[in-house]
Amino acid sequence: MIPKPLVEQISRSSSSSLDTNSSFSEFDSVATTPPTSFTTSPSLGGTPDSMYHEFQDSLPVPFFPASLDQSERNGPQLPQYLPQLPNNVTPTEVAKQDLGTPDNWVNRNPELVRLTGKHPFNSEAPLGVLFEAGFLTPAHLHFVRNHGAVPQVNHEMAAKWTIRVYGLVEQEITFTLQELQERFPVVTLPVTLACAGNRRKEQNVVQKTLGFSWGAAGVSTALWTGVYLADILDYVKPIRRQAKYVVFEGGDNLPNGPYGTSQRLSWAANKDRGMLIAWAMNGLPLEPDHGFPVRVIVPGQIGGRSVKWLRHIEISDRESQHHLHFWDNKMLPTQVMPDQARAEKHWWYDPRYIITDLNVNSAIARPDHNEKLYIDKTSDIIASYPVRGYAYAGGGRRVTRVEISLDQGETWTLANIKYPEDLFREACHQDSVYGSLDLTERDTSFCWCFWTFDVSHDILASCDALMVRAMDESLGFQQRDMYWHALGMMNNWWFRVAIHKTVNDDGKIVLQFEHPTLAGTAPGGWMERMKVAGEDITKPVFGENGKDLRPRAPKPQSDDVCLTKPGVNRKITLEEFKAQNHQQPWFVVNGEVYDGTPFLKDHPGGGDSILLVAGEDASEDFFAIHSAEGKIKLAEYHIGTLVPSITQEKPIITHSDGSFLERSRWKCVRLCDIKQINHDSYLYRFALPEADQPLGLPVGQHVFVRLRRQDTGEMVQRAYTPVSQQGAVGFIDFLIKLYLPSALTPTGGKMTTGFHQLRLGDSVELKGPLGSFIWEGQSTALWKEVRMTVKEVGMICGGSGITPILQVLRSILQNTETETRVWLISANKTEQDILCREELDTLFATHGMERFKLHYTLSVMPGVWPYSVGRLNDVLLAEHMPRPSDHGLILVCGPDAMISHTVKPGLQNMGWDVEKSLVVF
Ligand SMILES: Nc1nc2c(c(=O)[nH]1)N[C@H]1C(S)=C(S)[C@@H](COP(=O)(O)O)O[C@H]1N2
Ligand SMILES: [Mo]
Repeated sequence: MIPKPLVEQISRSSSSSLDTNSSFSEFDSVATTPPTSFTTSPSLGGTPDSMYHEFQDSLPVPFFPASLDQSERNGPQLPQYLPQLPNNVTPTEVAKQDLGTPDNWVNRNPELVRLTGKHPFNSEAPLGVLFEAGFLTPAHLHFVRNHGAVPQVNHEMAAKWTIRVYGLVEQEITFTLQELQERFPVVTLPVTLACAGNRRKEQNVVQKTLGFSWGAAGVSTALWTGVYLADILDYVKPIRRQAKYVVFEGGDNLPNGPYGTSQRLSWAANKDRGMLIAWAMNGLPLEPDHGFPVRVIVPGQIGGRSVKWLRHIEISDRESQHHLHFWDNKMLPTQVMPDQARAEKHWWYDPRYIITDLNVNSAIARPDHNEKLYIDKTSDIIASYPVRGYAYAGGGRRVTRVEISLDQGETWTLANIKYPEDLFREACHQDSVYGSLDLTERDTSFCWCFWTFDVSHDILASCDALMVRAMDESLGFQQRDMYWHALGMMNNWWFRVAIHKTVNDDGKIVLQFEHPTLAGTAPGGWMERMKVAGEDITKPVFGENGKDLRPRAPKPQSDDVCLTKPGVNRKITLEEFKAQNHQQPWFVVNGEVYDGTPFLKDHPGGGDSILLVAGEDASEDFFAIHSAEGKIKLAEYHIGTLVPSITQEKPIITHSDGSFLERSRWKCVRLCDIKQINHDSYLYRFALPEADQPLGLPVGQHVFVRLRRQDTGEMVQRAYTPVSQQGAVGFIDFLIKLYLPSALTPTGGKMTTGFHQLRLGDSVELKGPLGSFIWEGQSTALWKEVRMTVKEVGMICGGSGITPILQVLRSILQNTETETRVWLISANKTEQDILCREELDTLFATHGMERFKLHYTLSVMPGVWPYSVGRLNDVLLAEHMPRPSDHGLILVCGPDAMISHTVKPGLQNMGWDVEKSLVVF
C-alpha cells in the first residue's frame, strides 16, 4: 500500500499556533507548553484502536521530536505479535551540563552516561538499563554520537527543510520532506545502529587510543521510517559508468566542515541493503540528537555511515571528500601508534582501512557489573542463573551462534538465541505513519539478537569468569585476543565477566560479578584492576583455576611501554650488582638493572622507596604501583642487564630473629580493631600472625603499608610510622587521619580512602623497615649510616606528622638514664586536630620542664587557649626550638610547604645548618 499523500494535513498543521512561531526562542518556549496533545484529544475513545486512528489524523508533518513536545509519547501501537514499542520518556528540561553549551535547548535524559564531558554530546545508557528496555530502544536510551553541536531546527525550518540530490544524475532535484513522503513508498525497518567505537573503553584500558571510552552500550535498535534511498536513486537516474558513489552531507557545522560520508552506488541502489532516508524513529519524529528532521539509515554498517540532519545527496565518481570521512571510522593497522597516526596522513587516506560493515560482536548484560548472587546451599532445589546478553553482526548477516565458556575459553557451549527481528518477517503491517513494515521477503538481518544461557548456581560458584563469543553467517567470529589499534574501534574480542566468590558471616556464598570496564571515565572493572596489579590484561587469567588452564607468563608484562633504553647493552653480574653502594642504589626490574641515584630526590614515592630496593629485584613492587609514565621514566635509568644465570636466583634477605617485618617481602596483617580518635582520625590495630611476635621496627623507622582499594581495585601504598609502643608484641597500631571524598577533593586521599573502606578481618600488607634515621637510644642516633651523639632534639610536627616523631619522643623520655632534652612544637588547625594530645601532655607532666619543652600552635583562632595562635613562624621556632649546637638535631614531619617555606628558613635564621642537622621524615 502506498500511504495517502498528507498534503491536507500539512495545510492543516500550517495553520496551527505552532507554525506562527518563527524565531527559535519562541519556538523553544512553545515547546515546553505542549500543544493539544494526541493523547488528551477529547475525541479519543478508550480503545487502543480509536486512539490509533486519532493519532494518525492529527499527525503534523513533519512532526515534532518528542523532547520538544511532551515527555511521554509513543508511536502508533504495533500489532500484538510484533515486539512492542518501548515507553518513550524524554525529559522536558534541559540538563544542567548542557546549559553553557550550544546544545542548551536540547532536552536529554540525565540517566545517560556522558562520555565526552559536557559537549559535544556523546552518551550511552547504563548497559543493564539498555538491555532491560528490550528489542526496540526508546529514544531516551538510544546511544548518541555527535561530533559537534546539534543543528537547531524548529518546526517551520523542518517544514521547509530540503534535501538536494545532485551530481552525476540525469535529473537533479530538491525534495522537501513532504515531497519525499508523497513521491515514494513510505517504509519502516527495524535497524540496530552501533557506533564503531562500541566497547572501546576496553582498548583504552590496554592503552589509550585516540577515541573516547564507549562501554558496551554504544548500540541500540529502533524502527526507522522513511523512503528507500534506492527509490530516490531510481528517480534521479545516476549517469551509468560515471557515477560510482553516493555522498551524504549533514547540516552540522563542524570545525572542518559538515559531517559527511559516502556509499558505493551499487550498494546504495540495492534495496536489499535497506538504506533509508528516514524522518521517524519508533513512530515518532527524530529527536534532535538523532537527526531531526531527517537522516540516513544504513543498516548493517557502523553508525558513522548514517548521516544525521541530512542536507545533500551527491552522486559522484569519487568517495566523500569530507574531513571526517577520512579522519574517522578507520581501523588502522595495529602497529600504527596514536602519535604516528596523528602525524602520518596516508594511513587515513588508504581506502583499505575504512570501516563499513559492522563486525560480529556480543556482550553479557546480565549479570551486570557489581551484581551479587547469593547462593543457598541449604535448598533442595537446584537454582540456576540465566546469563543473558546481546549479539549483532554486520552487512545483513545473521548471528548464527553464541557460545559461552565457563572455563576461560577452553570449552564452549551454545547459548539459546532469540531473534525478535524475525517476528517482523511473519506478516506485513501497514499504516500511514509506518508506511509498509514488511520484512516478509527480506533475508537480511539488521538487528541485534538476544541470547540466554542457564547456569546452575553450583557451577557458577565454581567459575572464575563468564565469557561470550558470537559467530555470524560468514563464519566470522569473535577472537580471544584484542586487535588493539590507534582508534580503538570495532573492539570485539571475547566479552569476559569476572566472578568473585566470598563466604558471608552466616556461611552463605556470595558471587559478585565484574565487567571488564565501566563506560566513560567511571573507574572499575577487572581490566583496570588487573592492570594496576601488573597483570597482562591482554591475556587475562581469572582466579586460581585460570592459572592451571593457561600458565602465566613468567615475567609481568609492562603494557606497551619499553622498559629498556636503546643502546644500553652492559652485562652486569650478580656480584657486581650486589657490591654496588646502597647510597647509589641499583635495583632490578624484569631482569634489567636500573640506577636509581638520579631519581632519589624527585621520586614521587620518596627516595626511601628506592633505597629500600637497593640491590634487589623490585619487579613486583614496581608493577604494583606504576603507571605508563612511571615506566617511561624507569627506562631513563636503565644501565644494563643482569646476566641470565643469576636473574633466576632472586636475592632475598630475610632475618630470622622471629620479628615480623621483612625488608623485601610483603606480609599480610589482619585488621582487628578500629577506634575513632577525633572527627577525622582513627586508630587501626592490625594483628600480626603470632600473638607474641615482635614487629622488628627500630625507633625512627617506618613501614610501607599496601592495600587494594575495594572500590577501584587499585593498589596503593604509603610509608607510615605505627603509634604502637616500642616493644609491643602481636599487633601494630596506625593512627590515620582520613582524607575522605568531599566537595573540595572529590576523590579524597587515595590511601586513606582505602583505609576507610577496610572492615574488621580485612588485611593489608606491610614491608620494612625503611628510613634513613634510627634512634638507637642512650643519646645516639644513626642517620644516613653515620652514628652521632645527640643531646638536644628539636621536634616539629604539622598535624598528623606527630606519628613518626612520637616514637623518638617516647624512646628519649622513657629512658631515664640519658640526659637528652627534647623541644616539641605541634602545629595544627584547631584544638580538635591535635593528635596524641593526651600522651604528649602526660609526657610533659612527667618529664617537663627539665627534659621536655612542649608547645602547640593553632592556625584557626581558638577560644581560651594557653599556647600560640597562628601558623608556625620564625618567632615561634626561635622561642621553642633549641639553640644550634654540635650535639643538636631537629626532626620535622609535616606538609612540604611548611618544611620548605617556614622550617628551613626559620632554622637557618637561628644559625642551624639544615644540611647537617635537619632530619625530614
Ligand atoms: N551529521 C552527523 N551525522 C552523524 C554523526 C555526526 O556527528 N554528524 N555521527 C555519526 C556517528 S559516528 C554515529 S555512531 C551515528 C550515531 O547516531 P545516533 O546519535 O542517532 O545514535 O551518527 C552518525 N551520523
Ligand atoms: Mo560512530
